[in-house]
Amino acid sequence: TAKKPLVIVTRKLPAPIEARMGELFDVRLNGDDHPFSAAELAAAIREADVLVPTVTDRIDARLLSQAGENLRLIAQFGTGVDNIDVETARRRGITVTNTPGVLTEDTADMTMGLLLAVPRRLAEGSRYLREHEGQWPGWSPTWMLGRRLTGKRLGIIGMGRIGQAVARRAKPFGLEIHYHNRKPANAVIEQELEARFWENLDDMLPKVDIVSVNCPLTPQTFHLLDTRRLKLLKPEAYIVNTARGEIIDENALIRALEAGELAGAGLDVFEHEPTVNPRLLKLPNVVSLPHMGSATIEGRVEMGGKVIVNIKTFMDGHRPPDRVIPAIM
Ligand code: 8YV
Repeated sequence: TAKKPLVIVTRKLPAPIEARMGELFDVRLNGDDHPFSAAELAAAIREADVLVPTVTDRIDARLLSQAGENLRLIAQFGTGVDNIDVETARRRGITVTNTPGVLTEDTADMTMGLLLAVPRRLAEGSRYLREHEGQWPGWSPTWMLGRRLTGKRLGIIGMGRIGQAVARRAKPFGLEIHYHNRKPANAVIEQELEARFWENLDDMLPKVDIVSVNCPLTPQTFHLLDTRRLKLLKPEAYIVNTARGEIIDENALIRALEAGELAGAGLDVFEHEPTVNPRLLKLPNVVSLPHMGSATIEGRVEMGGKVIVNIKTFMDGHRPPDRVIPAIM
């Protein structure tokens, strides 16, 4: 029988996934789940036939220049591939795959969670009870008032799988769906959701009450919401981000929130993860989560399943189902 490929996995994965990988491949696992150092990543890229990184492993041109002859596939455990220089990988003959589809619904659920939590002050209320144990004087007609969702306008940036799943959930909450995307979504989706397409983001921003960021991070979307665009939003507007922190200029966002130029934000992602700007954590109208958007047991197992299928298909000499093609990113 042929020699099994050496598959190096940079993080600990769900047990059934690691077990199955062990049967199929000569797999090197990350037992204690420590994030790989730059040196460990460089060593892995020199040795592996297949590398299984996650979004926090930076696989740039410099690292790729150290890749061994045998490295043929980077099978990312994750959907966003902004951490990988896919074009350089392609030029070096390395295929890149990801895990789309299986975390769409979970990420959309988390987006809805933030969409409800921020205007209705869920985290603030919960924090209040915790910090005032036994001291709550009772509710009052004018206390802890938030903003109603029904009748408001949601502006989705990025109408891909996750953006559409957010729209499908938001509609029955009485939100009017607006979106900005490189191109209009197909007619069926527009009709089903009664969604309005805005070709120019600058035109949409002043019109919406809540912005949900659901696009990938690319050179084109880096700091898409910068100082100028944040100023286009109404002061009563909220921002929810379950995509990538770098899509928003975080300093500009903090400044706007501190100045009362925005009503609040729900953030699952940050510009300099895992560092979270302490000023954000001080703002009562910000709900911050530690990158939990796709963190479900089911989702993680399905992501692992996709990684395995991608590796196996590739090793069998076929085109893996989730190949990332640089040009269409
Ligand atoms: C995970 C993500 O944290 O898939 C993505 O793009 O951001 C998250 O779901 C990631 O997949 C782990 O690599």
